[in-house]
Amino acid sequence: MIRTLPLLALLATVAAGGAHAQEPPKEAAKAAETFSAPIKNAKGDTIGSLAIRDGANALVLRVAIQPGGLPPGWHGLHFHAVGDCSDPKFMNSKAHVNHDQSKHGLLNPDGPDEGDLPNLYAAQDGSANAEVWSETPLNGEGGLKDGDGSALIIHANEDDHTSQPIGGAGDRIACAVIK
Ligand SMILES: [Cu+2]
Ligand SMILES: [Zn+2]
Repeated sequence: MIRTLPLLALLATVAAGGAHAQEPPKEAAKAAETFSAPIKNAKGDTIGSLAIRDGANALVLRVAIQPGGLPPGWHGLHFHAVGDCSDPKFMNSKAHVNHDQSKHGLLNPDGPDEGDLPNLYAAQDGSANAEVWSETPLNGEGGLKDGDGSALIIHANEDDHTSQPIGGAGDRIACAVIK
């Protein structure tokens, strides 16, 4: 809900300025911010890529994993709080992005936290392609590219979207630095 605040501030500004307020050029306001990074496994090998486009009201991310990159099946996918993939268990990336003490889980009545994303499905050959969206912004207040960055983490198991702290998703098996 953090990302609605700038919009409210903008509306307040426009209302205060009345008819004299200068509207920002539409093209500039709509330009999506982009970010891309390699996704690496525990050995430090690149197994795929992360591509983010962040628009005015939503962030859209694409995950592309090459054949052999992941064990087949469902895998939890989250934004973790620190942009550090340097240890093999990816614990340096800390817990989920969560600025307001929400509970974990897209299906949790007291959730979700800002790191929660749908599961990723890897095919029999270990490849995966997905496009998902999030309300968590790339830049600005509560953004992924804050002082210590963030990480996209892929887990060994699927996220049940309800239980604490990470939906039973298990080990962290792949990581991308967002900084
Ligand atoms: Cu996670
Ligand atoms: Zn979570």
